[in-house]
Amino acid sequence: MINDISNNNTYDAIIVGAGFAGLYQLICLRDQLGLKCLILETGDDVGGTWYWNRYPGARCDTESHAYSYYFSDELLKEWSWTERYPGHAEIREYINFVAKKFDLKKDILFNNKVTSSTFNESENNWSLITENGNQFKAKYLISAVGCLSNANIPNIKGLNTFEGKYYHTGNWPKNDVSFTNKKVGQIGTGSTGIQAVPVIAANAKHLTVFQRTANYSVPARNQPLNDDFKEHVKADYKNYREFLKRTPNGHPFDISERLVSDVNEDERNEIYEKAWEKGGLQFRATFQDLVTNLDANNTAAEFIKQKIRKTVLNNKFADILSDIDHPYAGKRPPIDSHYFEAFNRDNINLVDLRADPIKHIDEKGIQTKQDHFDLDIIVFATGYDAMTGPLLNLNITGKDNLKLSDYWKEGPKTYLGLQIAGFPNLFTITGPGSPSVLTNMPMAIEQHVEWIRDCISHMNKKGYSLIETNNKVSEEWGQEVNKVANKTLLPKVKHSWYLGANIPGKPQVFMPYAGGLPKYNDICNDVKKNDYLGFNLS
Ligand code: NA7
Repeated sequence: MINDISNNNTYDAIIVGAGFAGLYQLICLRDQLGLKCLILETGDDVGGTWYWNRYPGARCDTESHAYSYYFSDELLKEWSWTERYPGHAEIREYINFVAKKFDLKKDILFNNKVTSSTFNESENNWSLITENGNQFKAKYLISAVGCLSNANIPNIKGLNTFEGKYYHTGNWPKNDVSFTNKKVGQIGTGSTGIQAVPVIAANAKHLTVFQRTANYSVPARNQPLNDDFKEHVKADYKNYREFLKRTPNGHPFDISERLVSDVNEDERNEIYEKAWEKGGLQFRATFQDLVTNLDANNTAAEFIKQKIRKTVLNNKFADILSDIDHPYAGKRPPIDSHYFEAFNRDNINLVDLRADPIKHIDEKGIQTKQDHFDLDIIVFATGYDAMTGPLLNLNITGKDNLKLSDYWKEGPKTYLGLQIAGFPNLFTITGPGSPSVLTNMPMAIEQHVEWIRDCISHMNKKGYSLIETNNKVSEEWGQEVNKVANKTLLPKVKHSWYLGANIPGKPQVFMPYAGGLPKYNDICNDVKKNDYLGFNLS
């Protein structure tokens, strides 16, 4: 056990988080730059998001051959995914495979949740303390904490009196939760809730779904991958790499250049029908203007609402599920495996919280305004304090005793989502203001991690010891993030976690950069070429 600061606890770089981002950052800094590095991780194994998200039906919504590291040819040749969309257990296997291949675990300290991070101005380094009292110092602090790792359980009166068990999907127990013979209530119908419903319903005695906002969903059409496809991916990985890096969202499909107004109604419906049959996030890519033009968007929205009405046989449920109040893909668009079909089971109920809100939870279950629901288990699929929550949890204090929570009181301010003014030598992988959650995450991660590697390498070569951005460029970048977002329908959606609107009291600022990964990459490369313009190196 490490308990005090000695030379052994002093590092060139400390990375917080052992998910996709943290592991690749360790490879880059330790193996490519030869730095002394350590990863601090809350969990007892690698995986990040996928360490915590083990809820029933948990599956990535990026196709497996794209949801991969692309930095290593060898790795691409060695690993084969088994399904079109990887399930949580297989993703953990993959991350463990990577950790083993690159011998990463020896530089990861598990069960060490960072509770305080303070910049020492006299020493130009960071001090870190973990929950169990361990202390560390590092020249560079690199957050790889993920965007969706701060589970949000809403503050519902009486939860502590509930005699059954309750779980948040983003904090799911490692040992299986049994639903056999249990009456289950699930709150939340975002991407997660939509994945969980069919699996829980198939295993529980009864499931009651509590829906606040109806949501679109397109079938994922998940299926096992055949050998031909696996071979094709291995043979073609160089083309995939090139493709994934040049497409705006880092997904393995093109976004059509055609506008909705370019085709007539029959053609349009045929296009939607084909995309519906193919399944997946490609549905959003059928027309170029789906996320920028409300009239165009309405055609996709109406198509999906019709599908819901056709699929769900109970008219009351069909009405509740198709009464959607926001544009399609205005929130993260879920993809599902038989979500709407699950509402045709005999053991499911759906409560429209808009008409009948939750009043409180009691020993026996959930009390709404009109009804009481006896439950053995409550599943909270209620999302996250996204993007800023995981960073604020590190309790970061920068120069002049500036607390990140104070600096971000009005919402996150960053330069490129990479650095924060007043917090020198702190890098934030996929931080607010970067493309992050609007892309296939491993692509966004690789771009950030490599930029940070190149920046630190440059500093080492030039003999710099400090890098810091400033308020002016951060304000300008914030304006750019807003400007780009406002060209889309995304900032107009109520309750969206992209805006922080799902967390009571959280300042509402559109957080991810919506201009696409290639454009963002160009901007970052220009900054690099121009001697790290917007950063002060000393
Ligand atoms: P989301 O997308 O934030 O969804 C959370 C769901 O929980 C959503 O339906 C919310 O309704 C609902 N919610 C949240 N708080 C409450 C309260 N207090 N009462 C009732 N219902 C509530 O989180 P997910 O985990 O589904 O998805 C997050 C991302 O993880 C996803 O996009 C993937 O990238 C992986 P609301 O819509 O706010 O009315």
